[in-house]
Amino acid sequence: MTKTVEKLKEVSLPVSEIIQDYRLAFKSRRASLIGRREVMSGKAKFGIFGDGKELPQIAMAKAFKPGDFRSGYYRDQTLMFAIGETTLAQFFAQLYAHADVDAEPATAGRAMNAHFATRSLHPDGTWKNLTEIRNSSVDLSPTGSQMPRLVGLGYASVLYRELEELQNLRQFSNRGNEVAFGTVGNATTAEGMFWEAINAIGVLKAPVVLSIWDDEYGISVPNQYQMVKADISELLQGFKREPDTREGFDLYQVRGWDYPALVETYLKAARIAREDHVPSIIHVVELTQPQGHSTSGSQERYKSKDRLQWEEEHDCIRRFRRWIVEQGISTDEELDEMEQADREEVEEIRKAAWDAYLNPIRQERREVVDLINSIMPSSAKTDELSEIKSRLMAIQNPLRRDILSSIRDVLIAVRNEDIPAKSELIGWKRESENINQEKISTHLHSQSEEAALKVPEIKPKFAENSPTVYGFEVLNACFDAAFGRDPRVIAFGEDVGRLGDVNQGFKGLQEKYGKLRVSDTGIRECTIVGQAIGMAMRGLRPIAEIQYLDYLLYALQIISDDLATVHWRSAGGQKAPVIIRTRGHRLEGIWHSGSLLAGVIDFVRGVYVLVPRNMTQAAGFYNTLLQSDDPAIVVEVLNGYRLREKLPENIHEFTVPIGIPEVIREGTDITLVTYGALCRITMEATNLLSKVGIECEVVDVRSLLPFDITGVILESLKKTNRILFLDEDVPGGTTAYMMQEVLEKQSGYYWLDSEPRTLASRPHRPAYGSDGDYFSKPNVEQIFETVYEIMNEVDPEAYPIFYN
Ligand SMILES: Cc1ncc(C[n+]2csc(CCOP(=O)(O)OP(=O)(O)O)c2C)c(N)n1
Repeated sequence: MTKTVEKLKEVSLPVSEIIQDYRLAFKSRRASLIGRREVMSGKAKFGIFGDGKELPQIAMAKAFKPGDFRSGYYRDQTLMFAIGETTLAQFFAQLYAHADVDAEPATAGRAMNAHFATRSLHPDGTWKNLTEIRNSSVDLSPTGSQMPRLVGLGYASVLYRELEELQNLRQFSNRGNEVAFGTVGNATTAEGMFWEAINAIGVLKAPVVLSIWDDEYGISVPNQYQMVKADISELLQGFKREPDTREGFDLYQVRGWDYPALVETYLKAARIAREDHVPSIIHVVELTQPQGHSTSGSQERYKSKDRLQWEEEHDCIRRFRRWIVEQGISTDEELDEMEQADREEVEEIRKAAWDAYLNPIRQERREVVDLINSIMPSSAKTDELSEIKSRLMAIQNPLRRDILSSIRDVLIAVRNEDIPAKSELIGWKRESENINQEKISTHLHSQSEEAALKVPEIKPKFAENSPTVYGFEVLNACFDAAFGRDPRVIAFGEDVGRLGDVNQGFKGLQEKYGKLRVSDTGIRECTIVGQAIGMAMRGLRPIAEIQYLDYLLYALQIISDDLATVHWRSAGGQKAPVIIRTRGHRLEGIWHSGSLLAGVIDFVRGVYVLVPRNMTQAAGFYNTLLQSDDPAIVVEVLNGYRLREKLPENIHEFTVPIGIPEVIREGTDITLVTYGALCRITMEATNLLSKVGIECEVVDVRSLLPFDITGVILESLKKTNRILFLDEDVPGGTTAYMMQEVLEKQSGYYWLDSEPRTLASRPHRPAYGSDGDYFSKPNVEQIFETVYEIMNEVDPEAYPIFYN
């Protein structure tokens, strides 16, 4: 079998490799067919498969080298098999939601099937050598969400090639020779972030090879409703690179069943991307979807008979087989024989994966039945217990929840009986709940030695002659030290480079550290964050700037769906320690004064949210975060850059701990809990309150996620027995969150002598002008009156109302 096929221009493939490719495509198709059957028979909940897309993925795999990265979606099973990073057994384990990282290393059963990932991290959370892995960033379901991080996965190669100071980070890159392979469905090109990402990749000249799998539909909706002229290739023409330039993309269109053309195209596109850092887009047309979109619907409802007929004729595996026979590479008889063997092999693997998934659950069921048996002799409820047992045993494919609800039924039945054997059942239940919670819920945050919560606190040091400088200069000094200390720190965003950001936190740093360390980006919040995610996944330490908190909304979806879940959904297999720097709370008008934090904290669990009250606090947070591998958002105070602060002597190393509030004024009558810009206004109000005999304790929360992990607020409440939560968010927003944290989680309700209160902004956005601000957000007078009212209720004689 050393014969080669010369039809391929760039490369001649040995016949054995072609046969191997055929067999892999065939096995992948079998996996799809069997997968669907498993869902239909109730063994798996949902199935989405890569049938019809096998051949281009086999071609792509030939160009995919160790160190390269994939950012793709749920159609890519054949690629994952072909690059050797997912086995058929793992594919089925994921279909069955096998919650075990050894059986299902992509997501440990957390993501639905066909959500692929490789493990970038050792079990202790430290990086593996990524240049030895054919890497796949962990998939996600929202269409198009693989695009933003593709920007950063590709751009990291530019940085690793161009920046001298990164050259010894050989664990992450071999001089930037890595290609980022993206895949996306045709219909998803209608998403905004597709275009934003393409534009950013082109501007950054990132070595990306993006494949568009075009089967002409997005579920049931054909291309004519997805894109102008129903042709993405035509729309992309403006991105096309002119010969001998480096501006733009190389564009290819290739038929999804044409093996030689596919192989040639992928090898060429990847070679150019790797060597010259010129990106390309490969529009793969004439693809099919033999089983329809997913297991939730049937394509006969929306595809015509003609279309279905066409799809059958153009099926890539069928065509590949015909080509192999025509080329004299193999015969129908030989291929039939191989197919038979491969069919059996896939089924055997499937069965082993099913047994591996189900047997431990069956074993647990047996244990519980034994425990019920040991209760029965001492119980008067034997009939009831027998029935519970038989019901549990009758379930063909039991789930753990079936076992736990049977235990609950047993415990209810025997609740009034004094049976010693009950305690064993209760013990079993508790242990099972713990084990399973662990299977499902670990790794929301880093569990490594670099976890943000483990960074030791180093207090700022001030000398008598420490200079008093503007807030932005504090940040300047902090970032200067960070860039000098760690070559992996890269900052970027709108106006970050030349201008040093609109508030000058990076002033002068581009000149000092160069255009790649501190750079300008286009106005593209979603892909600024995506860029950071991709870079962080490749070992860099991005500080991505979102100019104003109000515009974080543009990026919130990707922070929520991707960044916040990377570590959790990969069950600790991947991390993206991104720092998002932004500014908010109070300046002018509807879109530059926002404090939309309830929305943020709701959506980004998995990312820390820090709200420093001044720039020294912010600098301390940056110093903490840059030592940690947790992602975080830091919201600086918009009107703080021109306020003066003392510059700590140890600006380069002092840290502010995450999750620990600070008491910024001591008092005995009431605790005021706030953060950010409102700290200053609250302090002003407390000075007035002091004049009328009310001493407030003010707690600056500093960190919304995580929230007061040591109970600082509770300690204050124990002293004052009264509490007011105040901020600039909407009513029922972050104040409600803080209240729940303190009253419910910390059991603060127990210490209350007065009704707990909140004070927030008006429910609308802040109006323009100083009076607009005054009447939109909590002001000194309002804070004064709210606190005074609480004290009036306590002691009307001491605190009579004098202002109404
Ligand atoms: C943001 C978002 N909107 C809608 C969906 C539901 N959805 C899942 S797949 C899909 C169609 C995608 O079509 P296409 O991009 O052509 O990829 P294909 O599935 O055909 O490979 C839709 C609408 C989703 N997952 N995410």
